[in-house]
Amino acid sequence: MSGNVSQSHAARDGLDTAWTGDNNEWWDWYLTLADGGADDGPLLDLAEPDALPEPPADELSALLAETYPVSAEQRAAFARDGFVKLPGVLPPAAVSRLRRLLVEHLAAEQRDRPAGRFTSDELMWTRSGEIAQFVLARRLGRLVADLLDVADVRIYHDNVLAKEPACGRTPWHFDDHHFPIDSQQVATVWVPLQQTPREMGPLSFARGVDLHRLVDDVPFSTTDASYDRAVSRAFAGAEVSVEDGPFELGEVSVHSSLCFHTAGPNRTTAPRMVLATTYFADGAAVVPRPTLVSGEWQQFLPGAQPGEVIDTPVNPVVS
Ligand SMILES: O=C(O)CCC(=O)C(=O)O
Repeated sequence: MSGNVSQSHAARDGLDTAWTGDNNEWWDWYLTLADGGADDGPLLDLAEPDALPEPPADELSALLAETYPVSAEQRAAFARDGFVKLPGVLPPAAVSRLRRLLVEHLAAEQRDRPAGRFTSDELMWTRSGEIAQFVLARRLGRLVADLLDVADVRIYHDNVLAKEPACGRTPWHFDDHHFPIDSQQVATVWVPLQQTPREMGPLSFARGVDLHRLVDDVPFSTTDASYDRAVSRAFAGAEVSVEDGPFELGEVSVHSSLCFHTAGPNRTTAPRMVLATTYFADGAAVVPRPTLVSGEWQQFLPGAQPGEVIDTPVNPVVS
């Protein structure tokens, strides 16, 4: 399949420039592009989940090496819809361990986590062997390779995405626009680290892998919510079906870089914690012209130049 579909719009949309802040500043800016305004109503009172007894080391290693059996229906749904939600990818005890590791990671990095913030960090696996055990797990990498129908995938980056209480919406977007990877064989595994009801802002998906064509002419704005609003309007007008349901513990989603997605605000008193890890088909190259919305991409593909096949030490094959 041919490569990235968004490159031709970079100049039109004023994006043919480099991001100069860090990755959390990128997210802070990005969330200002979401429509919806402030909601001052009361938050749903939810406690942080109780820690569960963690799996013994040998059980965890065995589980993370074991492939998740992707059914023919799930493959077909991913190819048609651009995403799929899969139950029971991780047992609750493993999710509980991953949550503890990421909470401790943010604390060790002395990350401020004020209400209303979208706290993020990435490349955590390069600093923690315990986090790497999940991020580089065959269970996740093979799952993506099977859904993308490719022999092998490499990792682009991991991300902790903590939508703190009262943090607003994530704007409608598709990741092809963001990732400087010249391929359509790119997907993100979104692993919620608690039960995630609608009030907490679960990831929500527009059903249809080709929907990006419907909004291809909508100009991107770097300064206001007009893009998010126009995409919403276009999807409502076309009666696009949106999957915006809750996630059970251990359930994960996988979305293609072509899939349009958004997430609601976190209207609860507990942070919405997620590990989101992106993988791409082995053999893919860097796009000719990475853009402003590619953020700190040189950190994620260190030394890889536009046009070059990606093969760096922080992009290992994980399937
Ligand atoms: O977690 C969110 O709110 C947004 C995440 C996202 O857009 C992604 O993982 O592709």
